[in-house]
Amino acid sequence: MPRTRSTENDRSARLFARARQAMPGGVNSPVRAFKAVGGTPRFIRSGKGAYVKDEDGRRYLDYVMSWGPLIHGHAPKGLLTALADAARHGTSFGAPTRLEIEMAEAVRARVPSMQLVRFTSSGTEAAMSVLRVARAATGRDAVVKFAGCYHGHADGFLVEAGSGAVTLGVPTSPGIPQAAAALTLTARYNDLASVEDVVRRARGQIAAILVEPIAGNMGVVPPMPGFLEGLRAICDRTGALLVFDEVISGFRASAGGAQHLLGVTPDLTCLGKIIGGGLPVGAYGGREDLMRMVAPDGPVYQAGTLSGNPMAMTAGLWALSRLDDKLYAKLERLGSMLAEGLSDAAQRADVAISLNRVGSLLTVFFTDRPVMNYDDAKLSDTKAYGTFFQAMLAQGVYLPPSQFEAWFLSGAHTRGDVDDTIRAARKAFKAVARAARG
Ligand code: KE4
Repeated sequence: MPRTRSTENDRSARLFARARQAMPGGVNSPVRAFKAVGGTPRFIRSGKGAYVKDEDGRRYLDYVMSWGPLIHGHAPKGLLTALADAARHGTSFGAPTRLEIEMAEAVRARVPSMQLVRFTSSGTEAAMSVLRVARAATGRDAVVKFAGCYHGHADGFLVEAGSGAVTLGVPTSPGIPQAAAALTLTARYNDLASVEDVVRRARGQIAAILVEPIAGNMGVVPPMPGFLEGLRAICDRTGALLVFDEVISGFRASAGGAQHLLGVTPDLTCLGKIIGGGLPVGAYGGREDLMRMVAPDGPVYQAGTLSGNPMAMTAGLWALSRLDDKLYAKLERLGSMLAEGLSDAAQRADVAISLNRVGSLLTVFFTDRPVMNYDDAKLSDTKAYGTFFQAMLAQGVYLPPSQFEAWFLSGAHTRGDVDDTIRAARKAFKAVARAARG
């Protein structure tokens, strides 16, 4: 693993100063600004396989992978060729294309609960649209979400939200109308009693229970046995719809997402990230009787200039067509190796961590107790995470710049990359231990 030179007064620092003159925080998504881990964000010039290069040509082994979309790694040759071919025919028409049919059929084949599919340009759009369908179908307004889960930045979701919202300490954002926030009821992840309590108090008003079936935005928190099944039963009993936000877990946890892996079928699902192969794509879908309510079949309006555009569909089709058992077996093998090595490295440095992993998704929490919900996650030592992050970055390993995010492996990562990561982690955990001693 190449040691990297000091990162101050370099091109990224100069670019960051310039970026802040033109954009809020100098970024187009808050978590990228390194506010939670300190230092200057690396301005990335290129990516290839499991690696990215910053503007100074420094190479990093990447565990952000664009926050999940790049399950096949950066810039796979076949994808670039497919996109170049597609671009020659034009980039967007605002008219139906054959590619959208093929993509909808590819999604349905892998996620059978999505009997009808609508494409959007982001996960946020997919999540907000799917809730509009749930509210229209039930005639109810309230939605249950879970503290620490993140479903994008639509008004109703930024109530005790995870991801960048909790990273920046604003889990409930200003600017959200009280009326919108009041319709979002929060329960505790992995705690069915808390859901029963919310449902009892809001009897008959709940349109949907919206959940990340594998939580990724408070850091990775897997569902405890029976949790998702319990949500399914509560929905069946109360007439609320069960909505899985599989923007992270879709095609990540398995080729059929978390619902296939865990054997619980939602009424509606939203997708993102992997489905776009690195281009902007979100999707929502589910039971035909529900999705036929979406315009122009039905009265529920939702639209998008670039929804289903041929470039994004080309990238999505390329990515989905290469999801196979061999890939998931490799991701599981590397994920398990990485988790084992990180735990061993932390133990050798006498640093208390709690590590959660599902396949190629993992989070190292700097806490000595299990993390099964948002309250547990918030007990993590985010200062220690910042020390760890910087020590890994200095050794050429690029981790999510937040304690409350997931590490993502890809098919481009190798056993050698995992070995290098573990070697770097041994030094990084020692840096955490030294900092703790003061
Ligand atoms: P986008 O609008 O960012 O495409 O998707 C929103 C979204 C919805 N649902 C889940 C479960 C998600 O994880 C996300 C977005 N994830 C974050 C990372 N945890 C995106 C990174 C960022 O905000 O910059």
